[in-house]
Amino acid sequence: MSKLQAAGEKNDSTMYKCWLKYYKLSNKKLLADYKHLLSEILVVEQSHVILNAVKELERGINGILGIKPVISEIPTKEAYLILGTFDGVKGLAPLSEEEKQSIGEEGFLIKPVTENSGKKLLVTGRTHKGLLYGVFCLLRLMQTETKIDAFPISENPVNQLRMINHWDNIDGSIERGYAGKSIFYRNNKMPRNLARITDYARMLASVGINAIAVNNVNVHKFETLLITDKYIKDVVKLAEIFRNYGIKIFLSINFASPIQIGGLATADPLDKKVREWWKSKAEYLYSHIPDFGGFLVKADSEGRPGPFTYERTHADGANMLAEALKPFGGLVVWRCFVYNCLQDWRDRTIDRAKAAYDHFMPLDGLFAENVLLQIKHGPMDFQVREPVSPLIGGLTKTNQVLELQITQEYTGQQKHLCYLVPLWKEVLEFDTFAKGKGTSVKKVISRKVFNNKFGGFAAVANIGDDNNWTGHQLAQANMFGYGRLAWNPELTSGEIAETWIRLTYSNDRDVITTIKDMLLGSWRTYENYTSPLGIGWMVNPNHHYGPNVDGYEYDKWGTYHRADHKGIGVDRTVKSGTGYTGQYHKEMAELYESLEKCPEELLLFFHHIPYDYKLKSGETLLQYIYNTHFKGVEEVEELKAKWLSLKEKVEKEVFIHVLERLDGQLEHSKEWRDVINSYFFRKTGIPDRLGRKIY
Ligand code: GCW
Repeated sequence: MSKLQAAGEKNDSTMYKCWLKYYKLSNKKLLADYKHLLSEILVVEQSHVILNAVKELERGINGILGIKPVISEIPTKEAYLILGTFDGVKGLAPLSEEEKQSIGEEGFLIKPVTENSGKKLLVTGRTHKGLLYGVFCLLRLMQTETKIDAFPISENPVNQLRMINHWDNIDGSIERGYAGKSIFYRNNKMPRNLARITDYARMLASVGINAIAVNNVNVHKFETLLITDKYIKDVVKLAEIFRNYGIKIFLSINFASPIQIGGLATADPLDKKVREWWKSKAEYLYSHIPDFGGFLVKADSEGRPGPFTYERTHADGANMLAEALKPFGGLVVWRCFVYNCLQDWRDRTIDRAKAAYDHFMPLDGLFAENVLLQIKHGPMDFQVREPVSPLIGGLTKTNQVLELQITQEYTGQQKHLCYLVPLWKEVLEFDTFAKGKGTSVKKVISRKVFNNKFGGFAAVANIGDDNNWTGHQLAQANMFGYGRLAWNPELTSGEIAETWIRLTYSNDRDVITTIKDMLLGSWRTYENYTSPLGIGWMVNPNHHYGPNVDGYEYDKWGTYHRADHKGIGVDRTVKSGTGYTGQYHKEMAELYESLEKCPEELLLFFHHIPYDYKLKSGETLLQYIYNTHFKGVEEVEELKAKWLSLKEKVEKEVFIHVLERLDGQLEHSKEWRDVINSYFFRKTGIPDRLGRKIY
C-alpha cells in the first residue's frame, strides 16, 4: 500500500491529539468487558480506508484498554471484533434484511453477536467509509464509558455534504486564521508535513466530515495554478490522504482562470471557448483525481471576478462550471456572499443585509442539478449575533448548503473562549416558515422540505499548524462540535460539549461539569461585553479584533449602527426602513417588523431605538448596554475561577495554556467594556444608574 498511508505525526502532546487522545479507562468492570471482546480484530476486506479504520482501532484499543489487539483473517479466539461490510461478513454474522435496509451509504451498525461459541462485536455497514465511521463511533463510546449492553447502535448521517472550507493561501498564510500557518502550504510549495495532514484527515473523519476545500475562496495568483501542471501532482497527494479517510477534495477556483491561465481574452460564461476550456479543465482534473469533489466559488464578491463583468448572472456562471463537472459527478458549490462592498455610508437606501437574497432569489430554479448554493447563516457576516439569512428557506428550487464559520473571526479569534455550537443550534432550529410552521433550517438543508438533490453543511476551518491545532485548546470543541452537528443536528450543545470534554480530558465529574459550564455560557458572555442586541460590527477594521464602535461607521462596507445622541440601530422594517424584514416569510416578517414582537436579542438589527426605550426587563436600552458590559467582564472572571478549580485535575501544560488565554480574555474584555460603555456615555451624557466607573 502507498506510503501516504503513513501513520500520523509522532507527537505525544495531549493538546496535539485533540479528542483522539485515547487514554486508559479507569472503570475496571468496563475495561474487562471490552478487553474480552476486543483483543482480536477480524478483518475480512481490504482497502486504504479499511486499513485506516483498523489502525485506528489498534490505536484506540491500545490507549483505552491498554492492550495490543491481534489482527487476523481467521479468528483465533472465542471473542473478537468483526469489521466488515454486509457482503464481507456474510456467513460470519447474521444480519436481517431490515437491519441492512436501515443503513445508508455512510451509515454503520455496531452490534453484539452471540452465536455458536462466545460473544462477538460486529462493526458493519454498506461501505468501507461506513465502517470507518463505525470504528470512530465505537472508540468514542468506549472512551466515554458506554456499557456494552447499550449496543446495538446504528447511525446514518443526517446531512449529505459535511464540508470544511480552508481559507489557506499557498504562501502559508491563512485568511482569518488564528492558530498558526497553513498545515498544507508554505512559500508557494505543498504539501507540507504529510504526517500532520494525515492526522488532520483522521480528526475530520472521526467527526464525520466528508468533503474539504483546501484553498482560500479568495483565489490569488498562485492558487489559480492549483488546477495546472505546476501543482496538480501535489493536489493529487492531498486528495489521496483525504480519500483514505473518506473525504473528497474540492478546490476553490478563480472565475477568471480562462484569462489568467488559459490564454483566452474572456471568462464570459456563455462564450463557447470559455466553456470548452472549463470542460477540458474538468477532464484534466478527473484524469488525475477520479473522485475529485468539485469547485468552490466566490464570484463577484469583495473584488473577486465573476459573471457580472460580462453582464451574465450567477446562474450562468455556476451552470457553466456545472456543465463541465457533470460528466464526472462533480459539484459546484457557489457562494451567496455577494454584496456591494463599495457603498456610500450616506446612502441609506442600500442595505447590505438584503444583498444575498436580492441577488439569488430571482435565480431560484435556474441552477443546474449539480450546483449547490452556499449561504452564510446570517445576512451579514458571522457576527456574534445576527438573524438567520432569509435566503435559506426562501429558495425552494435550489440545492442549499449552510455556511458556518468555525474560525472565530468576529468571536474572539481563539484568544477568547467562545463555544459556537449554541449559536449554530439556534440557526438550525430557526423556523423559516417556508412550508408553514416547523420548516426549520436543519430540515431545509438536510433536504427534508424541498425536492433537492444535494444539501448540507460547510464551515470555515479554525485550524493551523500550532501544536494544539486551534490556538486556544478549548476552541477544539468548535471543530469537534461542527462535525458532530453536521452529522446529527439533533444533538444538543450540552451533549456535544460533554462528549468532547470526556474525550479530550477525562471522565471525572468535576472536570465534565465545570468545563461544560464554561463552554455553554461562553458565547453569551462574549456577546455581553461586545456589540449589543444584534447590531454587530463594533470591531477594528481589517483584522476585526478588539473594540472600535465607529470603526466601520463611515466606511464603504455597508455595516452601520447609525448611533447618534438619541438612539442606535438600523431600521430594517418595510414600513419605515430598508425593507429587509420583507424578505422573510410572513410569520417571521411580521415578528421582525414589529418593535414590540421583535426578539430582543436582535432589536438593534431591525430597529432604530432611543436610548431610553424600556426593554422587557424594565431597564432602558442604555442601562442594558451598561449592565451587560459590566456583567460580561464579571462572567469572564467566573470563567477563570472555574478553570482555577481544575488545577489538580487537568494536565499542567493544558492548565497553564488555558489559564493564560483566560487571563488575556479578561484583560481584553475590560477593554471592550470600557470602550463601549464610554462611547455611549459620551454620546448620551447619561451616567450608569449604579454609578460604576465609565470613562
Ligand atoms: O468575513 C469576510 C472575511 C473575509 C472573507 C469573506 C468571505 C475569505 O472578512 O476575509 O474572505 O468574509 O467569506 O468570502
